[in-house]
Amino acid sequence: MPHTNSHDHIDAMLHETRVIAPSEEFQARARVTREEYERRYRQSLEQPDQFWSEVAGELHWTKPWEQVLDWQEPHAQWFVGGQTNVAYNALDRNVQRGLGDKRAIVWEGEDGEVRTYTYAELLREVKRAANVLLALGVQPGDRVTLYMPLIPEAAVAMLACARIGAVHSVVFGGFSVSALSDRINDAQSKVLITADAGYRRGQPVPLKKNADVAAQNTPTLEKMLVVRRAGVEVAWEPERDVWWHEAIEAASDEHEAAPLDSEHPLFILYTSGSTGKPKGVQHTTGGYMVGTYLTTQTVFDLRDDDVYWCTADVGWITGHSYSVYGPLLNGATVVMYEGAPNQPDWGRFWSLIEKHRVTILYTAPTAIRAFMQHGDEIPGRYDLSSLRLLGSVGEPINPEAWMWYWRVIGGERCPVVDTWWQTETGSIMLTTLPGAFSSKPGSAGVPMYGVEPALMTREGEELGADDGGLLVIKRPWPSMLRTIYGDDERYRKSYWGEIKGVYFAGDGARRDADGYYTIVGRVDDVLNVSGHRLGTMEIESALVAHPSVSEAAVVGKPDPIKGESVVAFVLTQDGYTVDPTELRAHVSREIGALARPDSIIVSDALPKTRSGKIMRRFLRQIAAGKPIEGDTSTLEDPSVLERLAATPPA
Ligand code: 6R9
Repeated sequence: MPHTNSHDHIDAMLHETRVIAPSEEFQARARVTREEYERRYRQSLEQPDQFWSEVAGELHWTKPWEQVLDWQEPHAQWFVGGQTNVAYNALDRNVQRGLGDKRAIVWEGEDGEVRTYTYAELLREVKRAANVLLALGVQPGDRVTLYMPLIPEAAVAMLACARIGAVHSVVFGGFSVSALSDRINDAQSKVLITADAGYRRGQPVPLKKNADVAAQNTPTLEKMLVVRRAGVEVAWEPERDVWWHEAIEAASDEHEAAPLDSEHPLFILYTSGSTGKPKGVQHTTGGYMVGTYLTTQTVFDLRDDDVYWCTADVGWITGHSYSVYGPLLNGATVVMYEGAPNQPDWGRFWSLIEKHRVTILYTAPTAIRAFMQHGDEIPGRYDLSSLRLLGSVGEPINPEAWMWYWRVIGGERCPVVDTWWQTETGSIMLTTLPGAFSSKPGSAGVPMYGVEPALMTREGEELGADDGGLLVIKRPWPSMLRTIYGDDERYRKSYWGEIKGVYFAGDGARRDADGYYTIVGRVDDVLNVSGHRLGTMEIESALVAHPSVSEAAVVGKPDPIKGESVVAFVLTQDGYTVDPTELRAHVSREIGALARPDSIIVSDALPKTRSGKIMRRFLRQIAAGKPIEGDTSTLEDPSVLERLAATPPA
């Protein structure tokens, strides 16, 4: 198996010359041809008002917008003055178009249970849930936190919030108690929607129990709505807790979607930045709706009979935009799977595809690499002939994994679309529209409509083709974040203030002669572990919160499956000894298992400059087991490096 580290991956990407064209058959039926892309892309930049009006006009608005874009850098308003409702567009509108009996969600639990909702059924359920939230006192603009397994009720809860104008904040079910209470407090949520437990690798994950502990520390929280998923015993506070199924049963299924201002907040989603605590990325109604609607239909070449499966959990932006909003806005049949990819074995994804006749699969490189490690034989046991398109998201995909995905899963028949975007961008920014473009394994591709990317230096100097630089976007787009919830200053500084006048994405990239962008990775202190964003500072704060640690520095180390793994260098507090097992458990408790350091190196010093700045560059080299390169003369004590390199990780 050709496993190399990420630096070799980057090298391989830069020297990758394969070009894979879509089949003639695919091209002949594709929604978007190359000519069509060129024409519309040009229109989207030259006549943006007309372009975006045409797209938005395909959706339902209770009041038309007066102005397409009002741009007061760094604040954008899209479809100004317009009123609409995202849930109405995803459900009522599709039922009215005659899709009432079409399957909206086909859900499979980890235990094999299958539940299906048609558009009409989903609408009824969402109307009931909207009435439940209203009865709990939720008002437009109020925040509702979701801490749920990947079950249909998660989508129902999100859409119910959208329907009444409440702002959802989904917290991934793998996050810890303290991560949950921090997010509830930052958002000042009034209601928490959770479940008794979810399933992960056959084990119930005690969500309600975690929520109960988190709620000891969340003064704004009034009510907890609890879905019964696993049937496990839970503690109950009758004043506060409400069973979802009881409330839903009692609720009316009549509800008119609230007409909401285009800029009414739709959701907050917390993500890691390079400094401090996670930031609540805020998206709004009209622009996000239009962005996810357009990209889902074009990037995934969506057709009426597709069975579309995005494997992302709703705890991440991909789960928001491409498991829920984008596909439902397009009236697609969405597959949802609750559990782990290797439960009961590494054939689970392929068995789901065979069983539900999935036509479009959208997943992450880390999953592809894990499947690849287990060989071609397992997918070979299943009938994957229903597939016609594959997508990748979350981190750079190394060409080997790309080729494996294309060959073994796609049978050399399905185009692979690599899609670059972020929590902040809301929808896909760079890709190769299938049918319109050939793919180059490892390269994300070209800009989507309305996206004007460039490569720049930190000083804002624009770079030409083949130069590596910082990836920026030169103009606002409808689905971009509007602010960081409660911290507009951080928004100003992080995105449009870092390099003057442009959106700074935090990624490094290159562009080739055909205009394809290849993402090299983050250029800030953000790690990407199995496609999940983690701030090094966040993990460091968790480590130093343990009594045995006086100081900590966290870096990423190239990992063949996860992309990056977490390496922690820690200094021991006088009078204590560091117990690596306990420290890992501590980080799990503070943030979640996904942030647990893979290696811990206990030391007596860190490489610091005379001014006290930790030189992470050297720590990254040590973590990767590489020789020290670069100027060490600014270090207060260069001998620290040798001592660290000689310390075996725990
Ligand atoms: C959608 C999502 C964003 C960061 C982004 C970049 C990395 C995402 C990528 C990719 C290379 C791709 N990233 N997609 N890198 N190729 N196709 O993942 O959002 O969780 O906010 O992460 O992920 O580094 O800046 P988010």
